[in-house]
Amino acid sequence: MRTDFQTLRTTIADRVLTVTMHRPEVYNALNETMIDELGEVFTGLPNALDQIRCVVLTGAGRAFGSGQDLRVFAAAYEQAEPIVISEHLTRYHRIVQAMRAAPQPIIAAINGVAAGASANLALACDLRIAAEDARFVEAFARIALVPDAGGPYFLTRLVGIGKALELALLAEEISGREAERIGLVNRCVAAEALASTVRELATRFANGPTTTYGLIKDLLYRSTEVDLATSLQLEGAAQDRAFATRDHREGVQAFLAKRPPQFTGE
Ligand code: LHQ
Repeated sequence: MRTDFQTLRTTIADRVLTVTMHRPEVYNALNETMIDELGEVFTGLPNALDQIRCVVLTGAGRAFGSGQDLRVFAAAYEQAEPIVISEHLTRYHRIVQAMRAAPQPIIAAINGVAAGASANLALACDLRIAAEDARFVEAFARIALVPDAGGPYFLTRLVGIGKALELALLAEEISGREAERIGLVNRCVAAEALASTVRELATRFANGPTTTYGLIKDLLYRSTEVDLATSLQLEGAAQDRAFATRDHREGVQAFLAKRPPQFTGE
């Protein structure tokens, strides 16, 4: 995976890829380049399993991200060429679909404000850890837009339709603590503990049964969309595959030998 991105800083250490959205002067607002670079990183994950077994997504400076760069659109309104937003959105959809399809667990480390499409990219991650001073805002209705970038799907599933409607219609900020209370984030921690909390989780995932994690992600996300009978079929098919992994054998042998398992991700 290349590392010379314009709008992202990426590092790989101990099989953890950290992706930092890096336009701090605009609170990491998403411009075309950043959207496409995120798409490239996330679509590349299934082919990078030998190097990467967990991903952390975060923002540079004081924000996680402020959503779509609104200056780009303000400039475009003046042009004669009409903008077809649904076409533009397909580039966000590429990121969200890739996050969902990647076998590696993806953690959002929410270090500050997360607004609009940036907030919704955090929702598309598999786990969210927020700093106490993080803020969330489904800012779309403030500018008379509907939530996008996967927000309608993930927001309703994470907090239920009642809270989702409140957040989307009022478009008011909520704190990291409130986000934890309503289930929008998994954990809210003191700002100074964010990096160590995320590192600990990421290390655990990077040493875990990656193939099985991919099966778990796929099974649980798909189970939110299907009836019980179909979910039971999906679990059978997924368990056939998990049962055949080397890591499953290793897990059982380690349990019986009373030693920690050495998972390779296979
Ligand atoms: C920004 C932005 C920003 C550019 C802060 N752009 N510069 C939309 C359109 C079309 C198609 C596809 O999908 C989408 C998806 C979306 O994401 S729509 C939602 C877009 N985002 C927003 O509406 C949020 C706009 N930003 C804000 O409401 C506030 O800036 C937040 C709540 C993020 C932070 O508030 P503050 O902590 O008070 O910071 P600030 O407002 O002073 O912002 C800091 C700087 O960042 C400032 O620049 P400056 O040069 O004045 O210091 C802002 O202009 C810039 N910035 N968001 N989205």
